[in-house]
Amino acid sequence: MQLTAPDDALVQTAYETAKARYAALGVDVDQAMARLRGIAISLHCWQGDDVGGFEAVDSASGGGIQATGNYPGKARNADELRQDVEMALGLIPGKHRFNLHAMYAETGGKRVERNALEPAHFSGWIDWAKAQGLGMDFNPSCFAHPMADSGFTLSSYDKGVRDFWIEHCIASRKIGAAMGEALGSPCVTNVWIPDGYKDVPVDRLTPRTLLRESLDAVFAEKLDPAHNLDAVEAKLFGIGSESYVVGSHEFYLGYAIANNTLLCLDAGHFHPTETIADKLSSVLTYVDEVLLHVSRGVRWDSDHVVILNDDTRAIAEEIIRPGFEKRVHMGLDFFDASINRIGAWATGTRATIKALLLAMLEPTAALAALEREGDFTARLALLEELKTLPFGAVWDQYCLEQEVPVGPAWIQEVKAYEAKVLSRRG
Ligand code: RNT
Ligand code: ZN
Repeated sequence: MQLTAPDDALVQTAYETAKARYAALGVDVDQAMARLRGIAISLHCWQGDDVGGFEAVDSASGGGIQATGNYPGKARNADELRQDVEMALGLIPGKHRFNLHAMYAETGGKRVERNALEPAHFSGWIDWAKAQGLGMDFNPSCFAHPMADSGFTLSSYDKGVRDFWIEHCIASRKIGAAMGEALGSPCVTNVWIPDGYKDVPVDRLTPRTLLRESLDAVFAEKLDPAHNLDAVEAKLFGIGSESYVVGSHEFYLGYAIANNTLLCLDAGHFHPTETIADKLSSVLTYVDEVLLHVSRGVRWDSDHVVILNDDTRAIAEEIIRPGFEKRVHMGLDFFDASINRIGAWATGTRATIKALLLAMLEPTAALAALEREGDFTARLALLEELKTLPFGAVWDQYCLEQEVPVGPAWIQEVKAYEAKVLSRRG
């Protein structure tokens, strides 16, 4: 088997044929590709080192999230991580963003407490993002830290613990604003905390009251939305918080509506058969903007690499059909340490972009007209017929035009990088 790209001429011929097939259904393929070019996906830093971070302390991922696997070659410092991200970006069509966690600060070997972090500790990342033409997003890291060992952070009964994490979140918002200002594109700063109980709690209310108070303190200072946008991320359960999570969906949905923040929906944070696609039209009726963590849970919130499955496609459809792409910030959230990490980024991001393109190639207006007329036979039948249209030819052409590898050729590039760079890491 040869993992090489097909001839350009072959790609183009197939594309012309595909274009005609879509045109027959009233779909303008060139317009779809132009629309796709306008969508930036935020690549998460933490796939590159299994959510480890580069602080001068030993920090396992902890906090109810866990990367499994020990594939060799993970990034050991910020320079290696940046090099790996650049490699991954070269395999992904389009202009995207980069999503950083606070525990990836560059402190020059000095121990800087998380509540004392400043924009200066991220200047290396900001300069790099500017040079790469990337916008940035940010996250306070409220886990994998001695102050999170109790399993509680912003909702801890210990005021000292709460204050520490409030200070960290405030510091993170300022860092996010500095990123947004420097890069000329608002940074989404997303607060996720692990707080919860392994076993059945008696008092479900007080931690939520404390969390609300802490969040109010975190968000008290208004920041320019041109620089920073705040998001809050809910979760149903985690490892060690199976019975109760303080920041549940209802909690944060209410918080976001009442306080005008973004709501973050993570695909792995609900009941195993519950999908986030159907939530978009509901929550966007009440909140202005949403942050997505596109992920793939397998039986639980396992953060598997995103693939082009029905769930990912449904999310894309619910963004594209109503034209929500300016109100939905798309970020990725998966971490697989059992495969090549650059391969993981490329697979997950390419799959997400494929899902968006597929949604854009749908004759949505025609389908909606059938629906309104009550012609559910034609609606169902047409949706099925669309599945076997030559979508792959359009995707290949998009990759060709964006000057990234077509077809499986990128796998070869990852292997070459592994041999040349990753295998030399101790
Ligand atoms: C954890 C949340 C959170 C993290 C990242 C690292 O369950 O999904 O978004 O995965 O912040
Ligand atoms: Zn998430």
